[in-house]
Amino acid sequence: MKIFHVPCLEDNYSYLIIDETTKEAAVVDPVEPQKIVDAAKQHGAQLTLVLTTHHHWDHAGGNDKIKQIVPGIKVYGGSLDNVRGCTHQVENGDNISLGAHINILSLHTPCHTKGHLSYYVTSKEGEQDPAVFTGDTLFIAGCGKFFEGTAEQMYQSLCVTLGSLPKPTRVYCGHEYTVKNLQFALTVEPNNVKIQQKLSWAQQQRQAGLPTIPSTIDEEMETNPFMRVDLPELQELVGCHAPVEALREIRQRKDNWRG
Ligand code: GBP
Ligand code: ZN
Repeated sequence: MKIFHVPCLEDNYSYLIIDETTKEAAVVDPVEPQKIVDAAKQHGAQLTLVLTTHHHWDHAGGNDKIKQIVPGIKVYGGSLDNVRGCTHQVENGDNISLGAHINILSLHTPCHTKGHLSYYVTSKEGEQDPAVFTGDTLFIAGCGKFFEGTAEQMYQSLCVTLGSLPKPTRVYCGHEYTVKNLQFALTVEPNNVKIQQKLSWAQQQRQAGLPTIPSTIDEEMETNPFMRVDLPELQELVGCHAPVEALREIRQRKDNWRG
């Protein structure tokens, strides 16, 4: 399994997932279809499916066009999200296969939108760490705004559903927000050395024109304040006594933060 970043718009990422043996490819959130089609061609891959994380135009807005360019392509999306161009609605726990060796498990991770999905991708050959495509639910060192859900739901999505994935799972999110998110994370936990170190690394990456993605579930547990709300010391830092309460408080602070 090979994964390629395709930067789109201002700060969005689409991703190309290729099964190297059959050369079949899936694309996550192809908002600029021509870029994806070109990237697939460049790698000698044939696009067979689209994985849509949620209904926002900067994720699902290219679905109709990619169907025109690649006739027969299957378009997956969450059943509660009314995704543009969707041909295959999926539920939590549905499996999709790609090529001969790749399995994609859909995980319902609502709150940013009602029907938001994350896609957990494993290679049957098993020699590689799994990957999860988290759209606008989990960002590197951050999370999505609560447009269509509650802090309880985001807690379930981030800390239970995504937080239960194997620690080495690589995290691929929908936007390049890492530097800002880590700067904000330091306002919550000024003495967290891992956040300080990751911030200088992320700044270097961006200055060199490189992505800060992927992260891993393990790294997020160490540096993402929204995934750290189970820790009593973090709750204390934000004046709360329970995980969901702390998550709500941190999200509110981030919404009002002008970095
Ligand atoms: C920034 O920090 O760079 N431009 C600002 C924030 C995801 S995109 C932009 C922003 O609000 N981004 C959204 C988010 O969840 N950010 C997390 C955070 O700021 O901590 N979107 O494009 C957003 O989902 C959208 C599209 C939203 C259609 C609503 C509709 Br309807
Ligand atoms: Zn969004």
